[in-house]
Amino acid sequence: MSHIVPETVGTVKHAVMGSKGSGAKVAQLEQDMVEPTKDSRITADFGTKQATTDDWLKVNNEQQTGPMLIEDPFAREKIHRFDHERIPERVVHARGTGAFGTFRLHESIEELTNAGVLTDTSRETPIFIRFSTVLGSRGSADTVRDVRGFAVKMYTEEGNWDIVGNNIPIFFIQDAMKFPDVIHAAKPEPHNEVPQAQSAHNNFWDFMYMHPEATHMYMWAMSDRGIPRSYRMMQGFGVNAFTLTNAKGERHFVKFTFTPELGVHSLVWDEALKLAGQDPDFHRKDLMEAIEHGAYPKWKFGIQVIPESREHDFDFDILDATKVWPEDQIPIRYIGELELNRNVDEFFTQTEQIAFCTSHIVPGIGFSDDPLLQGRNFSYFDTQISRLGINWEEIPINKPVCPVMNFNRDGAMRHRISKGKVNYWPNRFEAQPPASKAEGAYQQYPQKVVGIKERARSAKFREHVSQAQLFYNSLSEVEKSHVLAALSFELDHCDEAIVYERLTTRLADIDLNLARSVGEMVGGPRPEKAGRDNHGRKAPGLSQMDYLPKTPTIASRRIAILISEGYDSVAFNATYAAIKAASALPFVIGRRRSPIHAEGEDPSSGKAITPDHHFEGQRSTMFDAIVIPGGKASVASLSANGRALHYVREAFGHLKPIAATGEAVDFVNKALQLPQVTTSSGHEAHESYGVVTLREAKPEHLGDVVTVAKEAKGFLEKFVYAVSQHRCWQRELDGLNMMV
Ligand code: HDE
Repeated sequence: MSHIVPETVGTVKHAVMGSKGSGAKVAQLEQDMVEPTKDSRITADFGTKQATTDDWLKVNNEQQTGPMLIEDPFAREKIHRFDHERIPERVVHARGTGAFGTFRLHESIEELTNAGVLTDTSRETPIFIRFSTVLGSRGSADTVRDVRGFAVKMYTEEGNWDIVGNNIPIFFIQDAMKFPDVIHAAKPEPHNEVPQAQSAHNNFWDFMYMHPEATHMYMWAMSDRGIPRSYRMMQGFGVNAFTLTNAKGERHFVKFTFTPELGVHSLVWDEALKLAGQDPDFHRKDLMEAIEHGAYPKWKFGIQVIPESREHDFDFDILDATKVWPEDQIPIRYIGELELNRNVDEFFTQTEQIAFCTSHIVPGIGFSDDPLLQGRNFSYFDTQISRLGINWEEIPINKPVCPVMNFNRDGAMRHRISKGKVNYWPNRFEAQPPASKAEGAYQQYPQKVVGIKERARSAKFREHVSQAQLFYNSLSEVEKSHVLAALSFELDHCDEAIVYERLTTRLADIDLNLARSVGEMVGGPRPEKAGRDNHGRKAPGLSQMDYLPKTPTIASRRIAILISEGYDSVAFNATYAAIKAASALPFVIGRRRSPIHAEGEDPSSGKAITPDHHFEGQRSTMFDAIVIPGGKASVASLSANGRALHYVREAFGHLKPIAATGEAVDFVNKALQLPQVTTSSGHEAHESYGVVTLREAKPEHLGDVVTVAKEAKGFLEKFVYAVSQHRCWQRELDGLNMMV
């Protein structure tokens, strides 16, 4: 199993895997693609072929030490181009990665909208999704605690439709005018530019206290949603309320949701912290790797719909972006599916230059009066101008797949050449008139608006605690303990007492026990009574536990198999095959990345296995589960290796399933020092803690995967099931996760 191999210069080939779903957009992009080959030759930007790219033209003297000449156009061009390679990074969401894919509609919603993309079930709409963190710079680590961006561009036949969402369904603030403040407060502090990509600092928590409207959102950010296991295992939410208008001109409010096929899963905090150093590109590589291996990530596309007539029927304002639309009141209707199936060809020209705008809508879809959305509609277009220039929509990745025709003209870096004698409408040639309704023109919904021009927020907008309680109440015990740990970590990083003391007191509005525990951990007050009574209500869909796939799957999970010289090849082969058969990714980890022989294998047979990595190169944090096959010599060597021992203990501490056979059972028992359990068939097992063992891994027991003996089959099934459950939370509940 080879890992992602960087393309080598000189033999550049398409890094793109899979041709599916590329559709009209990729065909369009291909017109702009060039690919170095053995037959192509290096030229200057003005086309002239170059004899060398290495030596600057100079005055050569006898000692060959003469001065270089500024005359050299090739050297100058090369340096100039390099000097100007950087463009401003995104002011937020600078760190991200993306991929191409397809949107398929399963069910038309023509009773709600006349949007082609939401009514024509025969279409395959090309999409690009960019995932991101919010706070960090372009080069920051992937696994930090943060909100994740989930920005979808649909290249529809009627124009680009962008859903610029996050993995959390709400936001910190209610009014767009506060955005610069919340981002300034969350980004590195101004006096010392510390910390990078972290919310654990005075200014962030000062802002959170000063803005009670942020209460609900920071509870989500402190939950496991803030440290996803993978971009492929998180939900996406449009957050803002949009509208759908049907052919009859009727309007409904709508929220958009994406729910991952693989379930919603997170890292554990210690693992996230370590990964930030051990593999800062963890999420980026995870997405590329899955697509390369054909494990295309999929999300169900859902809508929550409220008719205009019911706008004021709820105890929260449906246009307040700090509130969810609880699913028990407004159920999600799943109508389609998104799939990512093609990696980018070049990061800069695609992932970096893609530009999203909430204001990009197509006929049948419209805005609401959500004050956050209204501000976003202004901001996104504006920010692209400083990032990419006024003609940013002509950049290949941003171009719609439908015709673009108008009288917008000129500006820096204009690409399109518009022919004809006129550049205005109406004109004497009647050239390029606006479209009629029948021709698909965007129809403005005739919304009646009456009011006083003033700066104000409604009473419902001023209630900030009820849904924070709803969220916290709906979490499992494990998730609640993670919120406590996260708040304790974050406030411990605040060194100004006023910050952690006030915030601790505020927590008593949500849950008294939480406030008291955090207070104790961070040296803040331990409030005596709740700031607000907890209403005790819960809602479905808020806990990640609600999203475990109904059919257990381990597809695309990374599984490490630890071996050393003299490993048991029968156990190894059976487990390896079982992992592959379940569409997961096995990685062989050895003491060194040099050939290893199985027990009884003739070293001259040429049959040795070369591990994919060694213990130091890829730590346990990079895998979802580990397997240790038996083999006397192999296990003896692993037992004598501190890193191997740490591997097992760390994986256990991070709640990951562990499988061991034969002699490796004792090794695991010794490493973990768990109580022994004897099953009816005499085998030791720790299934209750996601540790699956099979002592007698004899050939007659393991055979091949299909005709495997009963115990062995049970062993593999149990292991696969444990991996499908993501983590063994019971270990944490029983306090056994401390061995990291
Ligand atoms: Fe953004 N946001 N945002 N945001 N946002 C940007 O646009 C902004 C908000 C989100 O992968 C910027 O192209 C304002 C909510 C994503 O390219 C900028 C407000 C949500 C991305 C901007 C918000 C988001 C951005 C910076 C408050 C979730 C990355 C670069 C009113 C629904 C898109 C850029 C990508 C990026 C403004 C709040 C999601 C400055 C003013 C709420 C996923 O325009």
